[in-house]
Amino acid sequence: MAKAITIDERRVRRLNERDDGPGPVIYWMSRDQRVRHNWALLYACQKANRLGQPLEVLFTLAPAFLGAPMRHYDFMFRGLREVEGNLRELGVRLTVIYGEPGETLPEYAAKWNAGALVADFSPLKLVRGWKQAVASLLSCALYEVDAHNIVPCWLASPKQEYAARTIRPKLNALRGDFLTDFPEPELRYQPDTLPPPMKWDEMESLLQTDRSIKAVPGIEPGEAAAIARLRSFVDGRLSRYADERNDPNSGAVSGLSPYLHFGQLSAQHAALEAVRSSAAEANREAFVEELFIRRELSENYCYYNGRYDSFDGIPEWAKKTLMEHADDRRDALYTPEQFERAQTHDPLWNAAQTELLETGIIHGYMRMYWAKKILEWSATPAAAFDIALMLNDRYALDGRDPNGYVGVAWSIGGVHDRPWVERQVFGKIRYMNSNGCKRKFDVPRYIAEMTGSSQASLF
Ligand code: FO1
Repeated sequence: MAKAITIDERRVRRLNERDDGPGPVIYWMSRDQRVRHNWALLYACQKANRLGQPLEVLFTLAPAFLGAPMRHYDFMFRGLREVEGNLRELGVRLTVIYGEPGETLPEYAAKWNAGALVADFSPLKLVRGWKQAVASLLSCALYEVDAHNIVPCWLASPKQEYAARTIRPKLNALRGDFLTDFPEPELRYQPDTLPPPMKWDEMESLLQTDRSIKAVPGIEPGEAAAIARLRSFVDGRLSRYADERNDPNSGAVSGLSPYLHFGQLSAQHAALEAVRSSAAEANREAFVEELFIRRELSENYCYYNGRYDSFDGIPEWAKKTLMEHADDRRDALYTPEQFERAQTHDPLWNAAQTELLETGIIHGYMRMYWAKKILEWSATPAAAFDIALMLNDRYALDGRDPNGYVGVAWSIGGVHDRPWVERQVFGKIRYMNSNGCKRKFDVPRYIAEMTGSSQASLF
């Protein structure tokens, strides 16, 4: 018998006051779309074993998740097909139901007389709304498990943090308790037979999504590809990470963000692999700083600031300084369509936008330059904020994620940053320009890589 599953109870919280009942346990999978290294699945296994009940997994397919185009649903569906296969090996069925979870889930749980329902954690308003709707309508207990963060978001801090320097000591104080290995899922009461697999093509045809934004070629979705990508990063590029992570030509970045966004990879597992690698301490800690401190700071921002997706959510000092400069003359002004089509006067900015359009990933350092130039060349700061978010969510495979919301809010709204020397348009928001990029990396090479040599020569 495999050793019993032990889970730190601080990772779990109840979302209603009902008790467990005599029926199957359902893991309502949403954020963490993977079988391995998944605390929500592990908790649901533990609950099922303790209740003497079978476990099943449910995914509620929203018709249009925050406007996600086909590029994202394609990545997600291919990952879910793999999850279905991995669950079948545990004797667990995956059911996908279509429609708004607030309506479909209570009905499904009642129909199958669910004994308990376990959800994973997301700080996003839409998903929190789903859970609030479901919690009161369910006739069984509803639990929420933070399977996305190393330190549970609600435990790390009771409030919105100002910057990495304020949350870092709180996260590090709990790192020893939570940056741990995972037990393996094991189940004792599964049925002998499973229903046939889901009809995925039918599901995909139901989607009301923008099919013109197609899947990104060359990136393989799913748990196995995520682990392979992590392995190649830790064995290779991690050893150059500290020095080269801000150089978009170096390829030193992990490229893990789409897998982390869809939960096809556990950040905790990735951090453990990095910490245990043979790379130099500076590289290991630089990666953990991004993956643990910065990422969980973003979760904190979205969890405690309901206006994380709007200009209104930024700090008062930033709003004030930007509004004082709202009437400054802009050197250039572009419409959302001109930005979307990479039609500005700046070859470097166009290269970053082209990278986003074609690869669905924009390099972390370039995303800052890219967003700050949208601020500089938009009619108002609020318009810039919305344009940057719209483009990021439409094209970035890790769009609609706390990291993306905070990336834009940091670049344009000074979130988690501080006031700098005041200047035109930016006010006291940190300024970046192409000279700064030229000091960091080979700009003509990046432009040539992204847009062909055409525009590189202009630089
Ligand atoms: N989560 C769901 O539970 N159901 C969906 O249909 C769904 C679609 C979806 C599309 C694009 C995307 O970027 C995320 C999507 N997610 C969906 C949510 C995702 O897995 C995370 O839970 C959220 O991004 C919250 O962080």
